Amino acid sequence: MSAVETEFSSYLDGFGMEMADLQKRFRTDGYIEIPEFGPAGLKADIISEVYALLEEHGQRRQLKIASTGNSPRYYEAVGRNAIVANSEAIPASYRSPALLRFLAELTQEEGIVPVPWEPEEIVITRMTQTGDSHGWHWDDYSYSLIWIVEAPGEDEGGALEYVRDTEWDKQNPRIEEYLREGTVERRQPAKGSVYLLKADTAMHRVAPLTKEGARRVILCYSYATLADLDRDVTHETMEELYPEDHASV
Ligand SMILES: O=C(O)CCC(=O)C(=O)O
Ligand SMILES: [Fe+2]
Repeated sequence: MSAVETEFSSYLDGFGMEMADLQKRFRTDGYIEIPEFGPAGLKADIISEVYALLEEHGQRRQLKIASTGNSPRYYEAVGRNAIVANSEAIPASYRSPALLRFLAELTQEEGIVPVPWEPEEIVITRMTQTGDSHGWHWDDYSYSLIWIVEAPGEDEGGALEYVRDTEWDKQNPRIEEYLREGTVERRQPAKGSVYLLKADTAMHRVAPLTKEGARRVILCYSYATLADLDRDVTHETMEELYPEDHASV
């Protein structure tokens, strides 16, 4: 077993007693935040890799995405290929069998696997400017696990907002309609936590930062279910956001 796997699996085994409670909360909300997530050594390595990758490979995105109703993507990002080529703890933890088992148990899915489309596996984003936002969208695959590396203050914007049980019609995303008719849940996951979201059926966004000096840094791991592997999935959003990672697929 690799060093990452040994550390991560013994850490995740520690959730045994709590698992029933985690499952229930996730089932009820389609979202769960787990505070102070991750074993200390691995966590420190992941965080230092995130900052090194942002410094070396971060590129500003400043665009609107047609298939999500022209919602904005305003932030710096590092795409999957730069991450995998230049870090170790991040890709190893993404593929950790212990983490995949933990997520399958938490979601009560038969299996959770890395997404079958490499450019969507892992991304890093950093928001530093007033107005920075990851606009309304759905993800192509079922689950997102987000590591909150830095979080803005309660009154600085940057909350995660989502509307559950919504369907992404890529030709006609009807975001305004869902916002009028649905219930917008609002969460502020804390620095050091991870959150898990049912990201293909919850329309979600990171609301704009509203204060000078506010910052938000995340590492996003995307996962598929076994059923996702049998679906035809298109990837317009990520092709627009990370063209360099799609050129080689
Ligand atoms: O930054 C976040 O918390 C959400 C990121 C997200 O929704 C995504 O990368 O698809
Ligand atoms: Fe998302």
